[in-house]
Amino acid sequence: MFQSIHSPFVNPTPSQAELEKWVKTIAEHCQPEDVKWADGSQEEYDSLCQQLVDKGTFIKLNPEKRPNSFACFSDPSDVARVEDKTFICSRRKEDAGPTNNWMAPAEMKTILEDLTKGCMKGRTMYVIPYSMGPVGSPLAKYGVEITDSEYVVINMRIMTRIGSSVLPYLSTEEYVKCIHTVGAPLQAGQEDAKWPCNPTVKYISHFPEERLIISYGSGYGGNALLGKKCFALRIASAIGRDEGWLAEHMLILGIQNPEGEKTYVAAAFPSACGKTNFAMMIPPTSFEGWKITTVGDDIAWIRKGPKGRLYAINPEAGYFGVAPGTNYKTNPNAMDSVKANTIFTNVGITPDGDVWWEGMSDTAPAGTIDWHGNVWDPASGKPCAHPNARFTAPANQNPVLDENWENPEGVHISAFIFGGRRSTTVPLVYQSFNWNFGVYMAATMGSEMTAAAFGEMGKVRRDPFAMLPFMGYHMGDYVNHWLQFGRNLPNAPRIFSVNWFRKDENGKFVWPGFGDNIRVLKWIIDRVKGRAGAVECPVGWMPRYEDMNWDGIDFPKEEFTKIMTIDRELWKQEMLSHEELFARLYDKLPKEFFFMRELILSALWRSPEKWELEPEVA
Ligand code: O2Y
Ligand code: MN
Repeated sequence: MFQSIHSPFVNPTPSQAELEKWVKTIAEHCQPEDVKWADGSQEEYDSLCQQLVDKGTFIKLNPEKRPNSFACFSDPSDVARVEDKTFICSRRKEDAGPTNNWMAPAEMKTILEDLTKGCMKGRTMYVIPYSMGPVGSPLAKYGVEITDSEYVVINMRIMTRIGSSVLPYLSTEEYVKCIHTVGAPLQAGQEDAKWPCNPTVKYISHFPEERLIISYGSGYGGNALLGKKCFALRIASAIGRDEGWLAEHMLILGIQNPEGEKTYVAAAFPSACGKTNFAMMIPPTSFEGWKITTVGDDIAWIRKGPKGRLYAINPEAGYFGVAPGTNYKTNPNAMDSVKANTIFTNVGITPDGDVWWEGMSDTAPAGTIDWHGNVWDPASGKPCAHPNARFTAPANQNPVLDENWENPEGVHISAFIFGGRRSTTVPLVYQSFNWNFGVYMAATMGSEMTAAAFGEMGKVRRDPFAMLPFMGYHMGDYVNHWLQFGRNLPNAPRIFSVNWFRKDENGKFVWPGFGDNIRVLKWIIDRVKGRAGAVECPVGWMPRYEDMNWDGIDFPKEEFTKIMTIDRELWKQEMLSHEELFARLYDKLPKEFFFMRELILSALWRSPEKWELEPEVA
């Protein structure tokens, strides 16, 4: 039975008293040994890390290599988000829509009430007050996460702003109630698992009308750090619909040219398409004087602000980035961000107490321990680090962190960029004709599935706005919300599509990507400022070869043509394949979409078999 509730409120206001009451109710139901309110201090963080070291969950890394950093291995059953166990429990099924798993709130609560009775036995229950966005910002929102996992408290301290500074806002502002349990109660005398979780039963459930999240059975990432995907995207998207703003799966970056002109853009890519790399990109040396700075790498909250412009904040305070593939070539700034004060989950551990993962370097030092805790045999055919291994690092360790990243008013967004992983069909870059065409393009965005995502490898999955796994309500209502949002917006951002992943006839990527993506970004910025050329193609506006900057790279016009050509047959198929998504959203599909599809299809019928930027004259 829990011993005490160390409430931080001395003279609680009515809403703080209500919060205390809620905490007490949850404690009585979950029956932890103790209840602790997280204050967010360094001492608290250090002591929780030490507790996990003592328990064998955390391995302290060599302080000479990675100061104040720890590694841990999760249970093999608990390594990623669980889309099939993620539910939107709106009162009406049609409010969750066809792209979400739905369960009636009462039904889900019955299941969870049963599962969570005594679920925290033998554990401490932590109460984490937290802010998504700079504390006190008019764009910030607040939450309280109850959890029985020290790992969650530690990671939430990196990923959000937690503790005492948030408490005053819990009496004046609405907050999202979040309950998380690993779902592994301890019997008296039973030794705890190093990674407690429920290997067979998991529920990640959202109650948008109640602004409530209940997560059962997983201790990993997006399932357990409830500020991230659960609040900042699923619940926040529903709040945004009600309040007239947008919660998006978007990075935010600043781009400064040599003249000192600074522009901010927000970009949506499906999971595992390189958002963190793009947000921290280093321009090639030929782009002297250009600078990319990071506001956020995963989530953007966007509102209308002065002069009919859009302003965005990054609601997070850290990065929960994929480790495999990250190295000093692909993302030097991420590598520098994880030099210290970082938690690594499911990476390899080298004999000298550092970390290693696939792609960090060519070979792992002999004797490296893999994510199962065994000495790794490179010949085994199995990876050393789990493909979804992660680092949790504070944003303020990013060498290219934007000076406005915590600006409470947000940053002015000049362009939206949408991009999937497409080996054919979609050109390197094009601009949508207008806001509505941009919404159509984003809503029908597709991406080829990689091993990390659900489904058949290589098959195109429609992922509207890269929000498919993160929508808190009906996808059709969301698309309408975007259309409505763009009406009467005098200074609407321009909307662009990009595709870094187009392959040639030999299956080789044509575009070099990484730092060279700034060439695309420069064209986008120049279009926004009205100083770059473009030609009209059936789907939008495209740069000609001469509209892009090719300083310092040998990228011949023929290569450019390869990744810019609109193949009429492939595009017709592409447009027709939108039908599948349309059928799913049928009763909520905006009428404009039918007209836009007709317009694009008729432009395609009229276009040559291969629409090229400079077709040969017969
Ligand atoms: O696998 C998880 O639990 C994390 S998923 C994630 C983490 C950081 C940023 N983005 C994602 C994603 O799936 O989009
Ligand atoms: Mn993401």
